Amino acid sequence: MNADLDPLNRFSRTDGTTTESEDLSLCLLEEPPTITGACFFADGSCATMEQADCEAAGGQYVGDDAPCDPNPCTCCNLRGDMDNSEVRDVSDLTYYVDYMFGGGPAPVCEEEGDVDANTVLDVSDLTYLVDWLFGGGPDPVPCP
Ligand SMILES: [Ca+2]
Ligand SMILES: [Ca+2]
Repeated sequence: MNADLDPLNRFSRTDGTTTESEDLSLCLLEEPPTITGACFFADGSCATMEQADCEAAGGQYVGDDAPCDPNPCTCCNLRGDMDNSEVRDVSDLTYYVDYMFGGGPAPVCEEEGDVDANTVLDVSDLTYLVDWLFGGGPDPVPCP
């Protein structure tokens, strides 16, 4: 084929050396790349899919190439870990007491402060934590 007549070859140099024209024609023939990301659903599940598919399925698209794990939508790792130290101990209790009654800072991750997972931070989370720490009560509810 005469390069001068090839519409895809308009970047050809007149000296006949290879140019980016070949790459260009390849691009025009290829499907656009599929971009996927983490898609979260109201039930807490996550799937990696295209944004349009995610939205069509009623999910919340986090972003291109966003991973499902770790979950970027939640900081929750360990409910009851008020100070986000990765362990639950009496210091979390004092942290929460200080928050509830002493004007102290809120739990670092609000979901982790919600020990009983009822979506409210209140004194019931405190009693749950006390019961777990000292009374042989049930474990804090696992994070979603
Ligand atoms: Ca802690
Ligand atoms: Ca709660």
